[in-house]
Amino acid sequence: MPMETPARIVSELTSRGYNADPEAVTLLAGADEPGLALAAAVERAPDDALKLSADHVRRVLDDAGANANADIASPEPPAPNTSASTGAKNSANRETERRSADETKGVESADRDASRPEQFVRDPDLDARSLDIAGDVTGESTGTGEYEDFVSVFRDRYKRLSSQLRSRVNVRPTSAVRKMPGGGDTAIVGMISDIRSTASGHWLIELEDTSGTYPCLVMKDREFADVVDELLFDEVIAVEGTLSDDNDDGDGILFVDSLYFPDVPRTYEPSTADRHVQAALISDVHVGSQEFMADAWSRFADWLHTEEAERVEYLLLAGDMVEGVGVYPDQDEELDIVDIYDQYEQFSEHLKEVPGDLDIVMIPGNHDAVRLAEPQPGFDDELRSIMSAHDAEITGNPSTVTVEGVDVLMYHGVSLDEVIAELPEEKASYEEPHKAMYQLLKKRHVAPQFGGKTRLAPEERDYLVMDQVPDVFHTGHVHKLGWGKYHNVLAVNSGCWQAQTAFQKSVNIDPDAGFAPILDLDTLDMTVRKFS
Ligand code: D5M
Ligand code: FE
Ligand code: ZN
Repeated sequence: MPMETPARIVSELTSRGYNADPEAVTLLAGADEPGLALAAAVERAPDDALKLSADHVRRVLDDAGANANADIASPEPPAPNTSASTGAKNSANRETERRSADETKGVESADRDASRPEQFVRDPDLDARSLDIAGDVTGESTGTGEYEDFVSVFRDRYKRLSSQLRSRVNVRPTSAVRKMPGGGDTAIVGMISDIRSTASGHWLIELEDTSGTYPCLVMKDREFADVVDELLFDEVIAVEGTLSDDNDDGDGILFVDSLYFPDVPRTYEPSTADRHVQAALISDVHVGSQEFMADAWSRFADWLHTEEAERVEYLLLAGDMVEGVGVYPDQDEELDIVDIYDQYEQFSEHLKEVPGDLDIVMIPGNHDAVRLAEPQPGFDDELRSIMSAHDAEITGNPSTVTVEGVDVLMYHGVSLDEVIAELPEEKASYEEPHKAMYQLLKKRHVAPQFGGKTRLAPEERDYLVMDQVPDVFHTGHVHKLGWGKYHNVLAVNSGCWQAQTAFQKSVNIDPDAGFAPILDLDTLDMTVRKFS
């Protein structure tokens, strides 16, 4: 085994079932015979060790120097992470300081977290697991950036969302509606191309289908008039109503009596897992930012090794693994790691802290090093090789991940900013991000409005349409924790691992940092654990 690089040592330790302590890895890499040193360190590790501590490696190396055959006294089990941040600016330093401080505490340390069962060894039923991915653009992107591709993606959106509505409403094409006599009843399904209020306070909605557009009027005194507040440009809806008397002279309108969204049926029955098993739904780790909360992350990772977390067998990460570079103006002033690859290397080190037996799925977000326009493909080969720890499954944003029968739609969530900006506070807000998610479920599209905060990639197919109703909808991005059920679908926005940034402070965003929502896949109940 060539053992010259720390990465190889980490991968060898991982393959032997150990989490890699960065300091222990550095010591092994610096040994005269790294391969032999690693073999000795592993052989002499206690049976219940989860991680080879730096002290353990030091003893193995010292002993090899003094007397290669001497027995080593039983080394201590891995140290818990209970110390607070040292306040150091550099997270890599902070990490090292934290670890070495812990390691010198020894087994009997007074402030050891008494609740952590040191001897616990996870023993998951790997055969019972199943994980499938659908709706991933990775490797399938056809867009060339030409105008025609934008036409295709909207045509596909219209086709798929209108077919969901056609089964419920008996619609006619707008070209046929134009030729109908005035006064009759009809229905239209179209994409919203314009919404404006009239001089008398009514609402004029322009609906576009493949044969043209047609103006539809919602009178302000209709009981459903406040639904107009929920409408976004480019979403697909159906309306039913009565044509104006002058319809056949060419400038008629439809007086709307009912308005339909593709929506989730009220009676939707989500699927559940056949056994008691859990998934941690997280996002927005932002490694590389000065505000990344390394201590909270380590507490979370340590907790995953405990008996209490024995049933957590899946870890779903909905984007913003790293802070990235050049994402927002002045972002560089708050970077702890300035090189994007170094950020992913460091993220990978943090990922190694979680148990190696977890099944992990990761999608990118707007801070990650993939194209910004959605759908975003999964990471390229270079980044995949940096993040190869624990064999995480890497897929596009969005993707549907079916975990033991439960369809989890993972989407980073950039469109939530748009929905929150456009809709009234009670329908979507940063304080209740799950309500903004309900709107996306209702529209059966993860990013309905084009041209604002959300960038769309021109593709032949609209990957952002929800053909199937998910059982769980998991997003992040807005850095606020919130969850709830919409027509029995669980919507979870998962908070973040980054403390408040200068920008967030300036606009009064108070992030929910250091929380891990834990989902019971057999009941779809949620509990939230706090690690900050
Ligand atoms: O963004 C986290 C949240 O904060 C999300 O709601 C966008 C908002 N945000 C953060 N920084 C900025 C800047 N500089 N401009 C506009 N909006 C911002 P995330 O992208 O996940 O860090
Ligand atoms: Fe984020
Ligand atoms: Zn984001």
